[in-house]
Formats: sequence, C-alpha cells, structure tokens
Amino acid sequence: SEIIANKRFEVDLQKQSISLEQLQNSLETTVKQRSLKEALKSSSSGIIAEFKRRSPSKGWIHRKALAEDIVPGYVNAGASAVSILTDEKFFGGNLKDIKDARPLIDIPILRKDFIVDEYQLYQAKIIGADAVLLIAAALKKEELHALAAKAHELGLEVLLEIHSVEELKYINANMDVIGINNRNLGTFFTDVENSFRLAEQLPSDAVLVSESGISDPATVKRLQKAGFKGFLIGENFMKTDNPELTLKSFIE
Ligand code: IGP
Repeated sequence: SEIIANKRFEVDLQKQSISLEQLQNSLETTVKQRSLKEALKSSSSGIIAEFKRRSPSKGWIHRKALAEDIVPGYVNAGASAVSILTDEKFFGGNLKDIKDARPLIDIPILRKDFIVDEYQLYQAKIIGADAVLLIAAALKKEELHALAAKAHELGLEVLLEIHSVEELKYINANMDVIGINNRNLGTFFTDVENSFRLAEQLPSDAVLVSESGISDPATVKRLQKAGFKGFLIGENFMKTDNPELTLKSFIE
C-alpha cells in the first residue's frame, strides 16, 4: 500500500544520515527488558493504552498531545502496557515520543509503526521499546519471519497483527502475542466481531489481543470471556479531554 511504500522510502533516507552499522554500534548491552506477553498473562487489566495523535481514518485526534503528559496517566489508571505510534506522516508520531516516555514509566512499551526493515528494530531497541508490531498484511511471510527472529535476537518481543483467516499462516514460535485487528484495512471500518470470529481459529495457548474500535468496558468484558488477554485501545482514550480518567472508567 501507499503507507508501506512511503515507509520503505523513509527508512532508506534515514539510513543515509545514520547508517545501520552506526545504529548497531550504539546499542547498549545492558538494557532492561519488560515482557508484554507476561504483562498480559498476569491478572492485570490487559489494556494496552495507545498514544496516537492522528490516524488516516480520523485525521487529528489530539494534535498537541505530548507522550510525557499522557503516558504516565495511562500507567496510573492501570494500563498493562502502552503502545506509541512512531509513524510521522500518517499518525503524527515520532521516535522521540517513546524516548520521552521511557524514563517515566516501568511497563512494556510497544513501538507501533510499519516495520519493513531490521533498521527499525535497532531504532526500537535504542529508544527503549520492549516490543514491536509486525503486520501480516504488510509483509511477505518470509520477510516477517526474518524480522521476528531479528527482533528476538535484539531482546524485543513481537506482536503479530492479523486481520483475516488467510493470515493465520504467519503464526510461528516467534510470535509472542497475536493481535487481531478489527479494522478493515480497505475501508477503515471497525467491527469487533472480527476478533470473536478469528479467535476460534487460533491455538488455545496463544496470548490474544483485540485491536481497534473498542469503545466501551462491556466489549472488553465480552472479549475477556472469549479468551482475550489484551485490548489495544487508542482513539477512544486520545479523543477525550482526560485519557487517564477515560481509561480508569474502563477498568472499574
Ligand atoms: C488502536 P483504536 O481504534 O482504538 O484507535 O485502535 C490500534 O488498534 C490501531 O491504532 C492500530 C494501528 C495498527 C495503527 C492497529 N493496528 C497498525 C497503525 C498501524
């Protein structure tokens, strides 16, 4: 798609100012790792609260939001992990958003972006992310599997995003968490039933996350009953005046 083509172009540009080798050399050897998978398996809220300024479907949601203001509130309210969009062109994010949030919180951070190159895995590690999203719809199976192996080598967990039965073949032992996206990538329309439908096809020991369009606590409860351990929620927090309070209302 357009987003993926743009991402490949962007990464090629970034390599011209900082080479892959330079990134590799700036990796620190002793970095604390926080497990997204374990955070979701423990009896916590399971909510992965997303920091997202804009989206292609909604336009600006919260244009001036700062990660350092919002993310600690998510933790206070009981999030199990946070997801931070780092794509600039389509989502108004930045690597700096994770860099700024990292020292303020001690729960797993997911780098949410369109990962197409191992270069971005090094970036993720350097800015302090604990996990990365790999999107089946964006990559060939072999490409995705190579990126997942590299992510593990760097000490990053992998959240594999699927949205249809055809993508079940992407699952292998390197996928720590499986996310089912409720958003139709063609129409941007969200339908939570997609999670229920696909969950039935997944191995019972998979740690499942339902992604997108979750708008009320009752839906979280229904998903929980169907075996979901994680709930990735962005817009419904970011669009309110007080994302922390909104998240709280989902947990109590
Ligand atoms: C969050 P929502 O509808 O709660 O804002 O959705 C998250 O699932 C969504 O941002 C997302 C996404 C993605 C964004 C899911 N997969 C891939 C960018 C790329």
